[in-house]
Amino acid sequence: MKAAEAIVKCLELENVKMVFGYPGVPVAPLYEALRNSDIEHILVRHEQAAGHSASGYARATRTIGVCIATSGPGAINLITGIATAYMDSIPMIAITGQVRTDLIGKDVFQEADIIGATESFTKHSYLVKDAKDIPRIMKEAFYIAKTGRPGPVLVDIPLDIQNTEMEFEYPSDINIRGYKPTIYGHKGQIKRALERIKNSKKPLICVGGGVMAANAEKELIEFIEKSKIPMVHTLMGKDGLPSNYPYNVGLIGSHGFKYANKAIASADVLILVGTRVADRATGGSRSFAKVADIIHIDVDPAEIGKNLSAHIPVVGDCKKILQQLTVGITEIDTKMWLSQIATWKENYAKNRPSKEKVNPQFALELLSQMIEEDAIVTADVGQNQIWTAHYLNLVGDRRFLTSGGLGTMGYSIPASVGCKLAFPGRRVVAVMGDGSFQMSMFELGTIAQNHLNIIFLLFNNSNLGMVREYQSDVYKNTYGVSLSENPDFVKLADAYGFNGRKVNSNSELKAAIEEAMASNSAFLIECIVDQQESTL
Ligand SMILES: Cc1ncc(C[n+]2csc(CCOP(=O)(O)OP(=O)(O)O)c2C)c(N)n1
Repeated sequence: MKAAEAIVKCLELENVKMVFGYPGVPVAPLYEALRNSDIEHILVRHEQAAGHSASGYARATRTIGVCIATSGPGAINLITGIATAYMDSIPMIAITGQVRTDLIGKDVFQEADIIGATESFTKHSYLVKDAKDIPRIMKEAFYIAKTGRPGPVLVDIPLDIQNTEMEFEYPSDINIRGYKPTIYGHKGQIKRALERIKNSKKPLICVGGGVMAANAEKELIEFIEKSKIPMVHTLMGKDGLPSNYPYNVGLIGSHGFKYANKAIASADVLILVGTRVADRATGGSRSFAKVADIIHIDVDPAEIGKNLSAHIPVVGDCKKILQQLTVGITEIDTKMWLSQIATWKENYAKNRPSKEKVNPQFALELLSQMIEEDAIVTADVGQNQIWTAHYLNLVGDRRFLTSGGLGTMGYSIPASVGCKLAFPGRRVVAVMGDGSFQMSMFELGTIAQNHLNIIFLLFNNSNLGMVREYQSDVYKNTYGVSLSENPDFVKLADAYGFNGRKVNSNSELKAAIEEAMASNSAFLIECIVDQQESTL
């Protein structure tokens, strides 16, 4: 078969059902091979969205997302999607076309060194130089993307290689020298961790996105139920655990809840699970968890000690390590500690005053009450992200996806596309600001073409709100953040055949959400928000 067909065959053998891409001549043989496959190709409107949609698909399904771009500008447009996935440890295969092998390095039409350009934010990358390597490379690429700490793997395939005839045999096993992720925690470290936890008075667990990446929510709950230790979470750690779970104290960090940060500051043992505790989680503070002994559980040894020194490092798969810890743990007397946290929570948890126009807290709490318990909500970046992280109530199987690590504006719409295509029967809501909407609004075309009835909850404050808030706080002034000449968003939705409502006050919101939920097509709810609205 042709090498291009071999690539598609590998995708089929890896159980890929859907790919997100944008073609060009340097991937034409691959597209021709895809045409003859059952794998569905979703034509996005910009390669960046192919990356985000594949990422949303991967997160929603807990499988690997696949995206495709042509050489040069196409591959370069994909970079933001790859980097966003890398920072959030999302398993992804990015396939790019490359110019002919004999032309590489000659600055020919549409040539770009995509491997060099993405080196620091791919988990691994391959430039295919010989067609016969394709089965091994694809097998390795999938293995590397999903094992250990998940992440994006790039496969760059020159046009002439795609057209080469080859024998196809898919390897049955895999052996990559130097790549052997640790799975089980070292027994001695587990013992040390258990001893320290058992002697603690104020233990606290900090949950990061790694818990979801390891499918370890059940194991986390089992550990908590047995030990009675409360937990806080990072932005990436919000997804997967119910907001109302009695031991869930809430979001920490620079945009976290004060009581959750207070719990971190007072804990005597802090168990970090699948989190790198970067600046957003620590608030950039050197005094973060100053009085606590740190037990750091992570599959990636490079994360341990990077942002915070660990007293007891435990390297391995969070799922397995939580199981190991649960076997040895006994109930800790945390009654006083829990009641202390509850008091902080009561004192801090004040409802934000309702303002004129739409109050984001009110909107997100109402949305939480109205949408189904298995809805998937994506949030963009900015104030809308923080509001969603604070006020979206996760109950049942409800999911929350956002760009936590890179903070990439324009994420929520294409990510919601990936989620809706993965689960057509589930409600999908994309939350965004007026700035972030305009960074990905071209994807309305993909949504229209695939008849996806996604709900857009757009908080329109006529500003790049998050930056405005920062400038107001720091400079007591604002500059370069006004979006005063915004388009008519509802008309824009209409141009794509969607319905929409402009909502000027809290009282109009319920009817708009009801209408959106009943809609057969995508529906835009444009909430007019006070320009001075803040995340505090
Ligand atoms: C691609 C990209 N460019 C710039 C930024 C910097 N940035 C972070 S939040 C923000 C404002 C977002 O505005 P909007 O989408 O309207 O959301 P709001 O903050 O008003 O909710 C900007 C510009 C970013 N995170 N990503």
